[in-house]
Order: sequence, then C-alpha cells, then structure tokens
Amino acid sequence: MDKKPSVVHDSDADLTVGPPKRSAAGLPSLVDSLPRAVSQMGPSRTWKSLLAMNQKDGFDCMSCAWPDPPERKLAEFCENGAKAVGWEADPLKVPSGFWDENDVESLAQRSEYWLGQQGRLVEPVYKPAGSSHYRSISWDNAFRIVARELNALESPDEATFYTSGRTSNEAAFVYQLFVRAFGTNNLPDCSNMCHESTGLALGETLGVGKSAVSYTDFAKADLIIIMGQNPGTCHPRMLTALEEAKLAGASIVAVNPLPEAGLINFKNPQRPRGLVGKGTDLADQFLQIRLAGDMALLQAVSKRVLDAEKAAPGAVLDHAFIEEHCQGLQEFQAHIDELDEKDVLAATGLRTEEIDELASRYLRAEKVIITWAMGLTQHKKAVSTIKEIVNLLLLRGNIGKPGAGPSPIRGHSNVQGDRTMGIWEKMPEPFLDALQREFGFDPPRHPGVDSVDSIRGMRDGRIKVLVALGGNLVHAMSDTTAAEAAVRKTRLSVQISTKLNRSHAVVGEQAMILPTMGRTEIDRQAGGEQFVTVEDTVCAVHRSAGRLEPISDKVLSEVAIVCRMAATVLGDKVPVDWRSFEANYDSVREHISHAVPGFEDFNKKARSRDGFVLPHGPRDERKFPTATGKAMFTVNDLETIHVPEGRLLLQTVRSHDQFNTTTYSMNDRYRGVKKGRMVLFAHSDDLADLGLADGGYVDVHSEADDGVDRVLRQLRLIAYPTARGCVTAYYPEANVLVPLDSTAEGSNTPVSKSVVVRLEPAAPPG
Ligand SMILES: Nc1nc2c(c(=O)[nH]1)N[C@H]1C(S)=C(S)[C@@H](COP(=O)(O)OP(=O)(O)OC[C@H]3O[C@@H](n4cnc5c(=O)[nH]c(N)nc54)[C@H](O)[C@@H]3O)O[C@H]1N2
Ligand SMILES: Nc1nc2c(c(=O)[nH]1)N[C@H]1C(S)=C(S)[C@@H](COP(=O)(O)OP(=O)(O)OC[C@H]3O[C@@H](n4cnc5c(=O)[nH]c(N)nc54)[C@H](O)[C@@H]3O)O[C@H]1N2
Ligand code: SF4
Ligand SMILES: [Mo]
Repeated sequence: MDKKPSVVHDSDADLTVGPPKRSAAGLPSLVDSLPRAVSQMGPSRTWKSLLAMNQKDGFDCMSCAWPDPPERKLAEFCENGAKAVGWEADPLKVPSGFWDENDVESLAQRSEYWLGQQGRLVEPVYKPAGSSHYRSISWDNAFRIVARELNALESPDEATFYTSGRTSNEAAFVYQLFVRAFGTNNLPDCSNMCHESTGLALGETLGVGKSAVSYTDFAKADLIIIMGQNPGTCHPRMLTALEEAKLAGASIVAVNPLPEAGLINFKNPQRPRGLVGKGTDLADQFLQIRLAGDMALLQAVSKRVLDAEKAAPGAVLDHAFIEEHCQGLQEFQAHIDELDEKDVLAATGLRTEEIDELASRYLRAEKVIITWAMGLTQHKKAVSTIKEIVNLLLLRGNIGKPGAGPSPIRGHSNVQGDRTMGIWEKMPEPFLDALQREFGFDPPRHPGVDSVDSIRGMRDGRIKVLVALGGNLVHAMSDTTAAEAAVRKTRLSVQISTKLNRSHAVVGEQAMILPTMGRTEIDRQAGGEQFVTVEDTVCAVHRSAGRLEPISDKVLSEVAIVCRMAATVLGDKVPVDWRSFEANYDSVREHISHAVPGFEDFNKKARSRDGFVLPHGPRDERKFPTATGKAMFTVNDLETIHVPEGRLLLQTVRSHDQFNTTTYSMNDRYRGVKKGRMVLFAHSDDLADLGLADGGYVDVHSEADDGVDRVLRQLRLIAYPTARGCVTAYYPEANVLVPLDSTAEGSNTPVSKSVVVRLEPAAPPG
C-alpha cells in the first residue's frame, strides 16, 4: 500500500448547520461576491475585470459553459463567475522563497483550500529525481527536460497528455497537433469524467453529441425538464433564462434527489424585485427521485405516451416526423410494453401519480426541452439513461424545432470547444485525415487512453510521462488513493497551471510546474495583442480577450507554452511553424478554418461582435448524421442498483463555494452549511433506521466487490430533505470512495453519483 500522506482536509471545528434555502441568488449573492472580489483583487482590478466579463469585447467567464444572452447587460455575470475571476485575478504571487520553504511532501499535507490561497504561479519550477524540492528553472531548460524525457520513451504511447476544459480553442488545437505529431492519441480530458456519457449517447442516436437547442429556445419552450443538475450553484445565469421562460408561459419540472435552492425559487439579482422581493417560483413540479432512478422514470413516461397513442391512435405521436426521420420505433415500443411499474416505483422511489403528472405535462406540451448535467452522466447506466431522453423526445418530434430538444449543460467554460478542436483520445477518421492534409504528417490512427485508462496505465507502468494542460487530475479522478499511487510511479509529471493544487504535490519521480496566464490577462505576443475563442454549451463560438496586466512578465500564455514545448520536443520532425503560431493566433485559426468543419472563415467570424453558432444537423435541418442517417430509437435494458439492507447510495456533489477541486471557501450557503465540508447529508428516517442521529459522526465505507476497504472518516451527519436511501457528500473529498473500476458502461466515466456505502458510527474529529 502507498505510505504517503493521504489527502488533508481543513478543520471543521467551527462548522455550523442551518436549514437549507429555498431561493437562489438575490441580495445575498451580491453581498457574498462583490466584497470578496474587492478584497481579493482590489477595487480597480475588480471593476476592470468584472465589467469586461462576458461582454462582446471582453473575456469569457472561465467558470461554467452557460451561454451569454444575445443582449448583454452592463454587468453580465453571476456570483460564482465573480468568485472564479477573483480567484484567478488575485494579485498575490507564490513568492520565490516558497519552494525552499515547502518541500513536495509538505505540500501534500496541505489542503486544496490552502494550496489555492498561496497566489498565482509565476515561475517555472522543476523537481529533479531524488530531490525533495522544486527549484526555479528557465523556460528553455524546462522544455529541454520535457523533450529529453518524451524522446527517451520506447513508444509515444508511454506518455499521456491531459486537458482540463478551461483551455482556449487555439491552445487546444495546437496541443492536440503537438501530441499527434509526437505520435499518440493519448489525449484524455476532464470530459471523460464529466459529459462523456452524453457525447456517446447523443452521438449514437442523433449523430451530434452536443446540445440541440439555442439560448433563445428556452423562452420558446412549453416545458423544460431539468434532470440531475444544480443550476443555482453550477450554472447560475441559467436561472435567468428559466425565469424568462417561465414568464413566457413555460412550465418547469425538476428531477433531483435534493431540493436544490435554484430549482425551487429564483430571486433575480438583475431585477430590483429580485433583490428584495419573493422571487419567481421556478419548478411547477419537483420529482424527488432516488439516485440512478432516471432511466426508469424516462421509460415510464415514454410508456404513458405510447399508451396514450394506443388509446387515441394517430393523435399523440408525431408520425410525420418519425416516419421521415427516425428508425427503431417498433423495437422500442415492444420493449417499453414490457416495462413493469413495480420496477419503476422501486428504482425511482416516486409515486405513480407523480409520474402520471409528468407524463401529462409532456403530452400537453408542443415544445419540450430536457436539460441535464452530472446527476445523469456519472452512473453505471448513464449512456442508456441519456438515450432514454432521446427516445422520449423523438416520440413527439421534440427536436429540430424552436423551443425543443435535448440540452446537456456542460461544465468547464470551454470543455465543448476543446473537443471540437480535437482533444479526444478517439477523434474520428475524417478529423485525422484533415490534419494529415493540412500539416503533411500522418497522425496515429489507433485510439488513445482516456482519463481512467491513463491512471491504469501509470499504475501498471505502461505510461511513464504525464503532461497536463490545466486541471487537477489526481484529485478530480475517482479512487484518490489508487490515482495518487499511479501518478507517483511516473518518471515525469508536468502541470501547466495558474495556481497550486494537489496535482503539484502528488507527482512523478521528476516534476515540473509551468505557470500560465489566465483569461483575465492581456496576451501580448510578437504579432501584437492576441485574443482566443471559446465554444459554450449551445455551440456558440466567440472571442475572449483579457483586460488585466499579466501577473508577471515571466508567465507565458498556454499557446506559447504548447508551441515552445512542441518545437523543442519535435525539432523538424513535422513541417509545422510553431513560432508563427505563437506570434499570431490568427495563423492557428487559419489552420482550424481548413481542418475543422463549421470554422470556415474563422478569423473573420471570430472578429464579429456576436461570434457565430456552429452548424448542428439535427437542430438546424433535422438531419441526423448517424450510421443510418436517421435519428435512432434505442432499446435499453433497465437495471436497478441493488442496495443491500442497511446500506445507502452515495452521491458526490459540488458546494456553492467551490469550482471542482478548487475550494473558494468552506461554506455551502444554499444547503445551510458554514465553515466545513466533511459532512454527509442523509434523510432523517434513514438515520433513525440505522440508529444514527443528526450531528453525529460516521465513517463511510464504500462496498465494492474488489475487497478493498475504501473509507472516508469522521463525516458529520446532517439530517436533510433528500430522497430516501440516498446520501450526499462533497467532491473531491469523497473521491476516495469511488473505485477506479466503477465506471459507466460505454463511456468509462467514474460512477461518482451512485456508490453503495455503509455507515459506521465514529468519534468526532479532534
Ligand atoms: N460554482 C460551480 N460551478 C460549476 C462547477 C463547480 O464546481 N462550481 N463545475 C462545473 C462543471 S465541470 C460541471 S460538470 C458542472 C456540474 O454541474 P452539476 O451537475 O449541476 O453539479 P453537481 O454538483 O455534480 O450536481 C449534480 C446534481 O445532480 C443531482 N443528482 C445526482 N444524482 C442524480 C440522479 O441520479 N438523478 C437525478 N435526477 N439527479 C441527480 C444532485 O442532487 C445535484 O443537484 O458545473 C460546472 N459549473
Ligand atoms: N467524485 C466526483 N469526481 C468528479 C466529479 C464529481 O462530480 N464527483 N466531477 C468530474 C468533473 S464533471 C470534472 S469536469 C472533473 C474536473 O477535473 P479538472 O478539470 O482536472 O479539475 P479542476 O478542479 O477544474 O482544475 C482546477 C485547476 O486548473 C488550473 N487552472 C485554472 N485555470 C486555468 C487556466 O486558465 N489554464 C490552466 N492551464 N490551468 C488552469 C488550476 O491550477 C486549478 O487548480 O472532475 C471530475 N471528478
Ligand atoms: S453562469 Fe457560468 S459562465 Fe455565466 S457568469 Fe455565471 S459562472 Fe460564469
Ligand atoms: Mo465537468
């Protein structure tokens, strides 16, 4: 077993627990975000950055992938966007003496919060083999070491190149080009742990793995169903779009084990009434579903729709649409006919009347949007569940018309764009062909490894070098203990980062940190000031240009780092002019415009104030680029998780004051928790059944069949209005409980939202 220190958590000595909130945003969000930003950045940086955020000539919010509305207000950001800017634009720098004072092992004993508070990284540092400390190094020497290690590998597949979804299109494109020219498709990304299940399910059934709606569709919908998503915290400005939809007559249904504040009521801080008034009640119906019950629910609603058609033939299904555009209805119908309502009620924990009500809302609506996020994608049957969303929508032609369609809501601000640019371990042949045409080298054709398989490869000694363009792989990954042991086995780990995190403390034999500029900063290169572009969750691409002076003249942009690394590693192996890419990002965009469909005239379109929307066959013309050319109904076998007596199902979620592995503060205002994260939300009746009490402490053991006892110790119990049988803890702390081999069928995404656990009483910490 690994003897190194395990993840350290901040003290919960001052933890307080109050009732959960019903409303999201309003005055508290402004009170919370602005003074915090001012104290972090100072007033001038705060206004310079916040007023430029999400404006047509400013920079794109680096927090989530929610789109900008067509018409912008003076202040077009939310509380959590302000927190993200404050975190990045913090003028504090990691001082040069820091590396002597803190060896790598001591950094591994610091919490994620502490690491993030040390300020911006401003110089490249390197830890040689056998040394306990990082030390300052020149950029040139840093790239030489990377080149030495990469070129010493027996095969390019012995290296893996991770990307987190904040990276711009331009940086992502040059990065994948470098990696493929080096000779591997090992391009795992955070999406492997995020919306991979979505891409696969939508790709197979509709031919395009992206949202089939536009921003303006929300206000045109009759019904919006929000499944497995917490927009009040994770996509706060989506609540504005939902409020607009609601005021235009839409009804809204929330499907979630937790009564998340934003789903129930929204006080729009952009409206005077929203600041002090009652707000808008958003959800017309709240289905408090059991974890992983959505597939059963969706099948049950489809069954009701099909039964209604039987009762009134010709009057319920959209026959014209199905005949012209779809395939597989009969098989689907035959399968759904067999659905047993008892299984549905057991899997969902819902009452028949609740499902009837949702079905009748669906039947009354002409235009339906279904949105989802991690509550659907991080389950064993995630891909099948999302295919059931497609089945339900296809029945009544709810795609390719205004106000209707499936709409996955993506996480990181440019995670979707990174994929479009080729960050994927299995990009399709036409993309690789285009690279070959454009750059004159033959990219490798065999698929690479994803995030989970990268960890397996490092664990088994097959992968010896890890390069990460952003992110915090060891702490975002499932099975923290296994992931950390794996990374520690590498020869070299390289992190390109803005701020410190656990992936700088849990490293290979040699380690390197390369500091980079963030979105808020002005990017000056030999060819003048540069801008980058990003793609949001509804396929809109637009430019982003920072307004603040860079934190230090020693940091480089991501594009510059990747280009210099590529030039040093590859020499003249491929005919690519990396220097011209770095000097002027127009030259990168010029290549993108030839290689990536939808980006023709990219340099011109990127300069238009409104940006542009990528083509999407199903959305625009009901054209489905699937294997059959039709939208596919699919047959998916229902499988309900067996939870043994006395056990519970655990999900891991984000608090209101974190961004993934970054902790902004120890609070989770909407859920009533202050100054602590080591908590477990559980239903009071489940606690009573187990002989446990609110305020008590438990050790949480996950029950996997590989015989490993994975445990998270001393969580404080909070009696909470969650679905019965379901408990909730915070990510990333609870990642220790998710076995590496527990992944979604097809997408290999860690199953972070349904882990069978056992609770054992424990002493309070301290
Ligand atoms: N402030 C902030 N914003 C963020 C992030 C952040 O960390 N902080 N992260 C970004 C990223 S990368 C992503 S991917 C998104 C994540 O956005 P979300 O997916 O909204 O985030 P989670 O906290 O994982 O919340 C999952 C939600 O799904 C519900 N849920 C869990 N399991 C089930 C289930 O089986 N069925 C149903 N119906 N519901 C379920 C949970 O109760 C919870 O409300 O947010 C992005 N935006
Ligand atoms: N148990 C559990 N595990 C999960 C999830 C879950 O819900 N539950 N969610 C999964 C999901 S949806 C995701 S997306 C992943 C997230 O996985 P990652 O994307 O790997 O993690 P982040 O915490 O977003 O990465 C934060 C780090 O990125 C760096 N950074 C910030 N801005 C920039 C920048 O502009 N450039 C560069 N180069 N670096 C920057 C900073 O150093 C920061 O510490 O985690 C996954 N893991
Ligand atoms: S909704 Fe998302 S992208 Fe928009 S300002 Fe808030 S955090 Fe940023
Ligand atoms: Mo994500």
